[in-house]
Parts: sequence; structure tokens; C-alpha cells
Amino acid sequence: MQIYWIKAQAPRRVLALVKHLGIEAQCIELDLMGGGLKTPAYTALNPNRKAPTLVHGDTVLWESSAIMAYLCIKHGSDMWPARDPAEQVEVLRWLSWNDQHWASAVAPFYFEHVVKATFHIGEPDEAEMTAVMPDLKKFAAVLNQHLEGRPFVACHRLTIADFQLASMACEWRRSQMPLGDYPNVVRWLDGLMQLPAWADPWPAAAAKKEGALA
Ligand SMILES: N[C@@H](CCC(=O)N[C@@H](CS)C(=O)NCC(=O)O)C(=O)O
Repeated sequence: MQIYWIKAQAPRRVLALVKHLGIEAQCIELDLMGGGLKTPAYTALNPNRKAPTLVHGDTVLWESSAIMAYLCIKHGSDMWPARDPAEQVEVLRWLSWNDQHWASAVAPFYFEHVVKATFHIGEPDEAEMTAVMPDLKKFAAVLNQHLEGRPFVACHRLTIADFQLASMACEWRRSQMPLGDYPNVVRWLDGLMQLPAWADPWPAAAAKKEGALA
């Protein structure tokens, strides 16, 4: 099994799951700034030219939520509740909510403070964050209310929904996301950081460059 990744939030979910579940996989870092996502070989795997991508035998999969579900099914983990329709619907609700609402509200904070610093592509632009502030507050309030009395986002246990929702927000202090008014969100995000695989999902340096695609 190969997993192609860059040091960014969508691959972070998949790499954290791989580490958390102890899955054997060859994790191959792509050189984003050197055009590693635009090579013909990688484009053939993922025509979106995004990361992550999973290759497992004849299976080629992109979209981190689908990859996480696939890994859980293969590994027999109920972090994707494959055998319980009601739980599946519950997790699916939060995966969708993330992709439709939460992600776009937190993305500018994450991009301006974390992505730009990681890839050395400039200084944070405050205007980008100001523009999404109303949405951030609206959706943080929704999540905060939902997390009242709940340790995790869905099914009263850790699921892939937690990794989906937390991947851009987990570094909320560094990203200067104003989440201090949402104590349940802070408790949940900081609680996830107690998981070693979530706190440090990145593969060891020695494993990174093997298998690069021309
Ligand atoms: N919805 C996709 C998002 C994939 C995505 O946007 N990946 C980003 C990193 S978080 C990427 O590859 N960016 C590189 C680029 O756009 O050039 C998923 O969940 O896998």
C-alpha cells in the first residue's frame, strides 16, 4: 500500500489514521513546490493533482474521507462504522458539514498562518481571515453546541469525522482562530492532541522520499 502526501491538512487525516491504527503503508512525500503533484505519473493517479492519494493493488483512491473509510474497512476499525447504518449516517453528516461549511470558514486561518509558513509562500493576509469571520463564528457556535456533553463529534467515540473536522483547526492557536469563546470546541481539539498519532502524524524522514513519481 502506498500513500502519497504533502505536509498539509487533507493528508494529515490519512497519515494520522495510518499511524493510529498501526497500518503498514509506504508513505511517499511529494515535492509540492518542485511540481511533484503535476508529474504525468502522479496526475494519472490523481487527476485533481492534489494529495493524498492511496494506491493499494488495483485500488487507486483520492479524497481523504474516502481513503480513511477504506483504511478502516480494510483494518476492521469502527472509526468508519461500516456495519451500522445509523452510525454511518451520523458520521456522513459531519463529513459533509465539514466539507460544505466548516472547512471554508477555517481554511483562511489555516492557509494564512500554517500553509504559507510551511511552504514559504508569503506572509499572512489579515483581510482573508476578516472575510470569513462571520462564518467562523456561526459554525464554531454550531459545533460548540453539538459538543456539549460529547467527547467526540459522532457516535460517542473517535471516528474519522473527528479527523476530518480537526485537520485545519487543530493548530487553532498558531492560526489565530478566535475559538476561545467556544470551550467545547477547544476541549475537543486540545483533547485530540493527546493522541500521539494526531499530534504528530508525519512519517519519519527516512521513509519520505522513496517511491517518488517522475
Ligand atoms: N478534498 C480533498 C482535498 C485535497 C487537497 O486539496 N489537498 C491539498 C492539500 S490539503 C493539496 O494537495 N494541495 C496542493 C495544490 O493544490 O497544489 C481531500 O480531502 O483529499
